[in-house]
Amino acid sequence: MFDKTTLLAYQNAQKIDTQFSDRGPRLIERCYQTGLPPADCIKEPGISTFARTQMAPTFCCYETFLKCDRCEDIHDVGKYDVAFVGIPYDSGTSHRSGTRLGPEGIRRASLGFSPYNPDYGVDINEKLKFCDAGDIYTIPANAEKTFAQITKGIGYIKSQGVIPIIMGGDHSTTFPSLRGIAPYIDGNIGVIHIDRHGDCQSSQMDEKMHGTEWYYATQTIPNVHAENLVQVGVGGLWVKEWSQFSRDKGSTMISMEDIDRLGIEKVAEIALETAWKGCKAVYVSLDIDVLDAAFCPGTGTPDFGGMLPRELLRLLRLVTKEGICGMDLVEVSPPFDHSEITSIAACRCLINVLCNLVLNDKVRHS
Ligand SMILES: [Mn+2]
Repeated sequence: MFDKTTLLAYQNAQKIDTQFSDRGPRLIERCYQTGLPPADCIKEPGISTFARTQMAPTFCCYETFLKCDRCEDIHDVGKYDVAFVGIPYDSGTSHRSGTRLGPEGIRRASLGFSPYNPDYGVDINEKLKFCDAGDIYTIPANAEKTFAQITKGIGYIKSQGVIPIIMGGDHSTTFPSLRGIAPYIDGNIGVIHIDRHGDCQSSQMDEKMHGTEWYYATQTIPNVHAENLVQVGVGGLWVKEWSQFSRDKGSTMISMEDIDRLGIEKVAEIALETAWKGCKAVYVSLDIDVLDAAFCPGTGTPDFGGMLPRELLRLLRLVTKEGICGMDLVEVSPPFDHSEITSIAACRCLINVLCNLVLNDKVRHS
């Protein structure tokens, strides 16, 4: 009979207690010190709010946006005006996934960009203190735990007086991001949502997925209301419940056809008026799939007939000039991207918005 004790794997397994010494506990302690302890619902040792050290999941990324400072100890984030943060999570996608690699793709593409933009006359390296806070430690198998982590992490950044610039991740992450920001705004928050899709049904595959975030944002966050939600660029793959939501709850949808009829300047004016009405701050949520599929192959639900790149850049310039309390750019899916087309689009949008905030002196006025 075969003696399994002759196997190397068996023999090594007998030594396992002594091999790990105290390195594991020290790493775990460092995770909590630099990345905060996790949300209350998470019990496994070594999971921090922000992914840190070798304990970080494999899909988390250590590069930084535009080669900026990495804020390794999150307690230092208050030294900056703006913090980039990644949310590598795609379990909320209903079609094709891959956005858990979005933060990594965007950061990598950003290495080919410069901090100066002649259209704004602003060099953000000179005029803006910004850092990359790294990635939220997400839990791919559990939306509620992931959302709790996101709310804690984004809430912490906001609590330090810093504008979070969030790199998704699929669009389901917007609800917990906004939930994290909301307690730190002394009044209502308006939302400018730029997307081919409405994303406001109450349930998708019996869960909170990337077609549901505006339902939960407006129906469960006390200072976020549908009347101040304006959705620009809609008209792609559609579910009727999104139109019903708009009709019944009072949000504003502006389709691509409406944009053609009114022009981007007028649309931006309507968006600002709607979002800011009675509000203290405005949040911008940009789903990269608002671009025509020709310009964003690397996304979960591409569609035909969306915005042209310069329309989107013009819109962003106009709607962020009054300031933002936070922003996310979601649904970049590098596995479906070609030549980094989609990640490059994301970088240009984000850099332009930062230049615009500096130009309009809105960095600390969120
Ligand atoms: Mn979308």
